[in-house]
Amino acid sequence: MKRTLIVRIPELVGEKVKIAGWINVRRDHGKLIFIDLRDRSGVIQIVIIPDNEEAYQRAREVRDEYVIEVEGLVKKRPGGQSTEKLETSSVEIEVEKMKIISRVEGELSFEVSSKKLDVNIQTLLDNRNLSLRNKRVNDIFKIYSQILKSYNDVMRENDFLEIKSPKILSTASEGGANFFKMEYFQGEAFLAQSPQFYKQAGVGAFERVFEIGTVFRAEPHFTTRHVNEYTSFDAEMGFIESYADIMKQLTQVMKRIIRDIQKNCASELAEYESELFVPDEFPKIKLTEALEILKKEFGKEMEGIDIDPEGERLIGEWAKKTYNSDFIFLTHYPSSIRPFYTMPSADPQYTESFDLIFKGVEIATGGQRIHDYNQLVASIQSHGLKLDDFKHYLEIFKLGIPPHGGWGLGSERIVQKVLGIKNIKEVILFPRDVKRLTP
Ligand code: AMO
Repeated sequence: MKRTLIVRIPELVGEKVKIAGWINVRRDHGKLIFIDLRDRSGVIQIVIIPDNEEAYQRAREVRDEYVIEVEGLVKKRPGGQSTEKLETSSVEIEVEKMKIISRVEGELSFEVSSKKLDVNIQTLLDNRNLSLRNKRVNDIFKIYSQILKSYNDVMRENDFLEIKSPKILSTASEGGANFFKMEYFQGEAFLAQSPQFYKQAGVGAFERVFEIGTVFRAEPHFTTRHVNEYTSFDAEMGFIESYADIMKQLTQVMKRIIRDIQKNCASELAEYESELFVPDEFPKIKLTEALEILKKEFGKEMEGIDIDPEGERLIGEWAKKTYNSDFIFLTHYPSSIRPFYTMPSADPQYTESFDLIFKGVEIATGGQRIHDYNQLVASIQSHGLKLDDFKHYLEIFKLGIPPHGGWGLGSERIVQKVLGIKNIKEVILFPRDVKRLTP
């Protein structure tokens, strides 16, 4: 007999079926044994009666997370026995045969079937192979999978070519100090902080490119929104008129991602009580205006010329209150805090760049790039960098390159904010931080 997925069982009343999966929970009621069995499609109650001696002996042996295979009859459910409401609760399976496929060694650190795991983040991540099996945790990755697909779909529909760029580099692409240096045969190399140089090269060859790729940041701090390895959604497009074209394209992308998860992941969103406010156009203000708003509306004075995480949170609140929007663009960041490749504005103190804030957290950075060779050389020098380190990058701009720009979008931060999850590490399968290289 072929295995049937649990989700299909309610249509098969009166038929014999074979199902297989993990034991969510076993309940013994008098002489009867009830098991909630889980596969990738759902959970169903199965019943084992003592008359069926062989199956009954096996059922008495099994514990949570054992993998079993059963054959039995699908029956309308008398109701009442299950502690939890299951989607398949109209039916149950009366077991005729049971096979134990895989056992659990030792004790489990927590009960996987709990509706909400009541464990701290350390335990959650130390026991990742187990915590990922919890329905609520599992849901996060269903949403993430949809986001990966939506980004890919919407970029292709807009004529962007998907690329994969190298992650072992000769130079740190974003500058700063947060890069990992590694031994590379006789010399040294850097792990890519972003695909910046290669997506710009992509414009020269293909006009429009996008990448979904792993990037590495040597962030020495523990925050709720930084990890040392993350998946960046990048894009770069040629023949733009200004950075506004980039914001327009990114707005379309975000609207599409949110629409797709609302359409295809409604039950997961409901589980997290996610509420999303997505206007047709996202509000846009200059960073300097944002700093003014922080002062006027919240009595918050920023020390420097940049906004801090608390400031972003408050601007997020302000955007919600003022525009009923979870999104807001902050534009024209000062040149001194933007990388050397960023296009300066008419007033060269500022840049043609932006951050996108979603529910009070920066999820993307983008803007127009310098495409003139001589201007780029001057910018590298004025940022105190060595021309020699950028020899190969500079080649791109000797070969004819149109005005262009793009963005880097932190994919994990999208999921984190959509579901209102406190720590970014909870939305990453096996996260990496300063102290965590395992599991
Ligand atoms: P930036 O360095 O701002 O820009 O990064 C872009 C986006 O990546 C996400 N992000 C992170 N997510 C998790 N952990 C981290 N440590 C982390 N660091 C950054 C954020 C951020 O907005 N090359 C430019 C982009 C461009 O201009 O195209 C860049 O990398 O969501």
